[in-house]
Amino acid sequence: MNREQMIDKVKAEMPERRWLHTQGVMDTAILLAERFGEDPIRAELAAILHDVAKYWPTERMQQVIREQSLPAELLFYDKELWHAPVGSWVAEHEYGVTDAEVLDAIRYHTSGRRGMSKLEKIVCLADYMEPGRDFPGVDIIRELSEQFLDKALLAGFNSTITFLLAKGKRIFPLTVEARNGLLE
Ligand code: DGI
Ligand code: FE
Ligand code: FE
Repeated sequence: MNREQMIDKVKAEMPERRWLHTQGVMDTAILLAERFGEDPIRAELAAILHDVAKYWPTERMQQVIREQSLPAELLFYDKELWHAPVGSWVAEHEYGVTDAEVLDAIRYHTSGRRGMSKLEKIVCLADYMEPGRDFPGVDIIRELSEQFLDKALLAGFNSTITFLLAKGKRIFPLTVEARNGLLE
């Protein structure tokens, strides 16, 4: 599948506003890749597909998690986390992506994890700061990203964790580990 075919298929999986977000993540991921010395083509590929499963019905995501032996622990945490590992599975099996690092960048774009690769960090950070994003602290993240990949991403995880605490929600352990890892 070439880039254009992939884009058409992804677009058909989501409402217009989510496609606009995806385009923002694509542009931002390319920019960050160029800035921090990563491959912009692979960064864009991961960005195109990162939210491919975002609008899948809960049951369908649950089914993939169970049947494809994705971490069952996910099912005890917020459903918002599920589209990332499910999206990675979709990228591999429905879009023919074979690059394991691109698949990991999709898989960990929401939760993060300890010891993220540069590509994973770039996709995760691009998702936080694409031009359409507007949440308290996003401007600080954008400012930090001018120079510091890790500090900008840390600010992103801090904002998510703060948000989850305020809502009284559980925090997925990989997010805590991702944050701790960035502080080390
Ligand atoms: O898919 P997007 O909306 O573009 O962004 P995302 O993939 O980063 O999803 C973020 C949502 O996931 C955000 O609203 C917070 C929610 N979430 C719920 N539990 C957790 C979590 N995010 C992280 N990182 N860790 C959690 O434990
Ligand atoms: Fe996402
Ligand atoms: Fe996203």
